[in-house]
Amino acid sequence: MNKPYVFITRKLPDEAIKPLTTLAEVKMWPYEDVPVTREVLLSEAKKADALFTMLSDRIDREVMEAGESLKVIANLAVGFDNIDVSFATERGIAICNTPDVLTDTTADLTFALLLATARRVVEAAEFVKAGEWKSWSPFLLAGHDVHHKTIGIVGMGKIGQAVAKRATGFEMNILYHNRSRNEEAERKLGATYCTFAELLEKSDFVVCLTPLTNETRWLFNREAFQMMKRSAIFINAARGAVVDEEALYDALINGEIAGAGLDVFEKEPIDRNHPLLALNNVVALPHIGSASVETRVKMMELCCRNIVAVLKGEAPETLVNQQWLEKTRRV
Ligand code: 8YV
Repeated sequence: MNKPYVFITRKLPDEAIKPLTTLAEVKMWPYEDVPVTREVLLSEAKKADALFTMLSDRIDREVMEAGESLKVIANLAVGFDNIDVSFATERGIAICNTPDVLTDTTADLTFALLLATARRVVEAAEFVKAGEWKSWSPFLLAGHDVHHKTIGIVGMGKIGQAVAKRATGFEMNILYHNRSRNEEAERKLGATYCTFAELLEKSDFVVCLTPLTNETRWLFNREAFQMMKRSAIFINAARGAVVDEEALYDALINGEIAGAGLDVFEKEPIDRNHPLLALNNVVALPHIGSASVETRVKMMELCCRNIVAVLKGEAPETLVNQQWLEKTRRV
């Protein structure tokens, strides 16, 4: 019998995908830093039993219709807004993501971004390297305190909770807004549930960690920024499209908020001439929330295990579309 065929849309280390190569014929797009072309994605999907995809790949109807023998798509991310999940469920394709393994790493980066923005770490480091440090002055690159301030977390999922946990170390007052109350976060972390409006009005740091859905697209609009304190710092480590970037830019230049730390953008990679990048009170990162070597390897290994499970007729560890399991009756 022929081995199943797996296509991986980026070049990944051979070691990390070893579990796949014993079971399947594996082909990888040859570049680590260039996204797979649409043409190649479609022609590979035609032959594939499994696709191992990245957040930058648009996995829509066309791809899935091309993939007549496609059984599983494993996305190297906890988010799956790049995939038409309901169509996958209709077609009987399992969609898998990488939750849990990236929670702490993403929370670390979110907190690093918050600290960097509040304490002007990037500006200060550039200042020293540019040879501009000529003398001491009392307010030289003075930022704002983080400890004992109020953090408002929008999206109290696993990453939100991990950020809240870090905030307790800084003795912060923790507010959160979520689709539903998170009693564990309230009990264990002392977090207080607020409406979205209340959170915006009361927080010194507004931290966006909500997934991108039809409901959260442009959740942070002009009105939302106007409700924040003028001293507030906005942090986004979720998805760029949760924010109206033009409204954010206006809020920053009009002094409606004090700064922003952004790991994600509506269009990635962001254009170097994007107006947000010209602002001193913006810290911009290239979507590196989960990018530690240890975590990226764990994410890759989890994707491999999920693909192997489905190809063997077993249930994957981290399935997005639970209906797939019911449909295929694999338990
Ligand atoms: C991506 C992320 O995996 O997991 C997510 O949803 O946003 C990241 O961890 C990563 O940046 C690849 O694009």
